[in-house]
Amino acid sequence: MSYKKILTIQDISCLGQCSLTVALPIISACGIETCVLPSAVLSTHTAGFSGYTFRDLTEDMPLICEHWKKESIKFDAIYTGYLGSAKQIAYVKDIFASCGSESLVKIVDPAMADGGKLYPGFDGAFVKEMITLCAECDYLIPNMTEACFLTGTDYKTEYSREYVDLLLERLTDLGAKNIILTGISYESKKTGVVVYENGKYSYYEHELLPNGCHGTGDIYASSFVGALMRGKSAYESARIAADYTLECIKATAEEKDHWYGAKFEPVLPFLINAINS
Ligand code: PXL
Repeated sequence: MSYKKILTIQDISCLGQCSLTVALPIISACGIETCVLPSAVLSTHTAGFSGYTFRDLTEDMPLICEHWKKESIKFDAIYTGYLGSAKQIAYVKDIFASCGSESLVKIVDPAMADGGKLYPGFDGAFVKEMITLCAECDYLIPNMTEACFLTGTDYKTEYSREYVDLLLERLTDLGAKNIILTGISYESKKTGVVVYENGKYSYYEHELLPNGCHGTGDIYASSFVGALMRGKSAYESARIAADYTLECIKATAEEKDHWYGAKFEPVLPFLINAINS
């Protein structure tokens, strides 16, 4: 097994089972050295809590990048998630340009929206910057809402293959090379993920569980990245990530005290087995 080093750039939500507190354990469990650059530190995530703290780390980014440049630090992959400001996107591009190995893989989860709405704190200016980051990435992992914001397409909850094809075409026009579009449901009780690799469409359909969980987008993207960096194809990685995310949702009983995230930790052996088989 070749040992890879990856950098992930996203926030620390101190409590919330999302972003870095999900990406670091999941990608590490996949057998990959996982370096982190926190975009912001929040006391909790922003979905369902009120009064959370938010420490913006935008101004640390260029300093960290300069230090890494001096130390000639290079990553095999860089995976970005929830960013703390529109300004960070230019800094992320600098990090792409200066801290990548020759075969750098750039993975962007444009974590900014769900359920037809932008998350609190995001606006049109952020979306505009995010569009420019999509142009640089090798793998773009949007959900349906993010795909709509990125392409200026009306958000729909019921749609046909033609609508999904239009989204894929528009995302490709932005410059995204490969697209992993999550939460695509063509029939009730089923959902799935579309993998659009160099213009080739494939679809992995699976059951739609009645209880969704917060943070599953980050679990999905992190396990996709882990599988991809362990040499699985994009389709295999998308399938492994979907199966693992489903297991995490199943493991999260409907407990009043645990409404804010998915219990992904006890199911890590499932992911590791899938990657090793
Ligand atoms: O899971 C995406 C995410 C990451 N980080 C923070 C969030 C959210 C979604 O709401 O609030 C801080």
